[in-house]
Amino acid sequence: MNHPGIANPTASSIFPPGFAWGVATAAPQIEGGADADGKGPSIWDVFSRRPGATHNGDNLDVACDHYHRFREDFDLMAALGIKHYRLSIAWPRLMPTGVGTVNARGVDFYHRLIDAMLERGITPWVTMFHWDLPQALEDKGGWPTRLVVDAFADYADLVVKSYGDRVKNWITLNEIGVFLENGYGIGRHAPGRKEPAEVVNQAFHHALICHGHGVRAVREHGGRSARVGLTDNSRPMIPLTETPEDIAAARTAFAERNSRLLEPIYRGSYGEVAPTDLELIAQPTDFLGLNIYSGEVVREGAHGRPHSLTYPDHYPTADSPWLKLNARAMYWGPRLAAEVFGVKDVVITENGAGYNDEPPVNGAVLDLHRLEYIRSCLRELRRSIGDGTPISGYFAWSFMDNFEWADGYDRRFGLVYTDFKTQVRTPKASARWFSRIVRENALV
Ligand code: PNW
Repeated sequence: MNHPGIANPTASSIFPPGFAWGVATAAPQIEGGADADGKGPSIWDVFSRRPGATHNGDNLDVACDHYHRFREDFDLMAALGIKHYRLSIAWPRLMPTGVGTVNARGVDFYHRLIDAMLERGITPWVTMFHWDLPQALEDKGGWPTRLVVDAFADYADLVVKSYGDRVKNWITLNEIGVFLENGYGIGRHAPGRKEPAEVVNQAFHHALICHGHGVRAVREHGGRSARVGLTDNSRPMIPLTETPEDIAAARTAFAERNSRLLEPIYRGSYGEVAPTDLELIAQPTDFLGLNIYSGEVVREGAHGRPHSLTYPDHYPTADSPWLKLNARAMYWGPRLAAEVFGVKDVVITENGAGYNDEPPVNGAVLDLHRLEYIRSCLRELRRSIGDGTPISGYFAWSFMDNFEWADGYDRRFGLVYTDFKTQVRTPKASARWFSRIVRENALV
C-alpha cells in the first residue's frame, strides 16, 4: 500500500487494511435532554441528585446537550475524518418505565441520529445498554430481580427491529462487572446500593442473560450481515518481563481474574444455572469488545503461581487515580483474550485517559499527555497485531469531554474539549493527531 502522507512508512507503523478507527461515547454521558420528548428517568438521573453522589453535585440534565446538537457534533466528527462511531441508546427514552409502553418520540430521535451519521459517512456501532437502567425497573428491585431480564429482552427486540436495517454493528452491554460492583456492591455508582456478594452475583447472572437476549435479538431481527459482541473491561495482565515464565504467569492470572465473565460466554461453563439460561449466555458472538485503559503487572511467583505487583505511588498515573499509564495493557489484553479464551476477533471499544484539562488558550488545547499515552497504546496495539493477535478495530474514549459518572464534569476524557457553560467544542491536539492516524491508517 502507498502511504504518501507518512514520512517514514515502516511496516510496523501501518495498520491492516480495513482496520476500523473510531471514537466512542455513551448516551447518559453526552445527551442531556433528561426528560425531553417523553424520556423516563434513569437510575443515573435519580442517583446524581443525591447529595454527595457525584463530584460537585453534577447531574446529567444537560451534559453535552448532544440531544439537540448531534448534527453539529457529527459535522465535527466528519470533518475530523472519523468513520466509525460507538454510541449507546438510552433505554428510558424508548421505554420510559422500562417495560410495556414504547415512546415513539424517543424511537424517532435515534432514527434521526442514525440517519445523520449515515449521511456523513459515519458507521454506527450501537451499545444497547451503557448503565442507564430505567428507574422504574430499579423501583421494582433492579438488576438483582429477574424481571429486568424479561424487560431487556423486549427492549433489545425493539432496538434491533427499529434500527437493524441501518445498524450492523451491535454491542450488547458495557462492562457488566463495573456497573454491578459499583452500583450494587460498593454503592459508588447508580443506584448506590451496598448489597452482599450473593445479591451482586444474582445481578451478574441476570446481566449475562440480558447479553444473551441481545445476541438473540440481533440474530433474529438484525439481518445476515449484522455482527454482535459484548464489551468488557477484562483485566489485562502484563508480564513483568516478556519471558516464557512471566508470560505463563500472566496467562494463568488472566484466566483466573476474568473467568467470571469470559468463562460462561466463551466456554459455556458456569456454576449451577438453568441450561436454557446457559444456552442464551454462551451463544457465539462475532467479536469481543475490550475497554482497555490500564493493566496489572504480574510475574512468576512461588510454586509457579502468578504474583501480582502493586503500582508504587510514583507510578505515572492519569488524573483518574485508577488509570495507571501502562500502554503494554494494549498488547497483552487482546493477546491473552485470544490465547486463553479463544477469542477470534477483538475490537478495542474504549481507550483513553482522563485529565482535568485546562480550557482552550487561543483556540488550542495542548493535551500532549493524552496524545502521547494514546500513541504508546497504539504502538502496543500494532505490535500485538504484528504478533498475530486478531484485532480489527479501535475506538478512542471519548469523542468529547462528558459526564464521567461519579467524577462528574471534572474529569475529561475527550479528544474534543467541551465547554459545559457555552457548549462550544474545541478539538484538542489529540483530536487533530488522531484524525491524521485515521486518514493514514498508520501511526503518525
Ligand atoms: C469506562 N476502572 O468505565 C466506561 O465504559 C465509560 O463510560 C467511562 O467513561 C470510561 O471507562 C472512563 O472511565 C470505567 O475503575 C470506569 O477500572 C472505571 C474503571 C474502568 C472503566
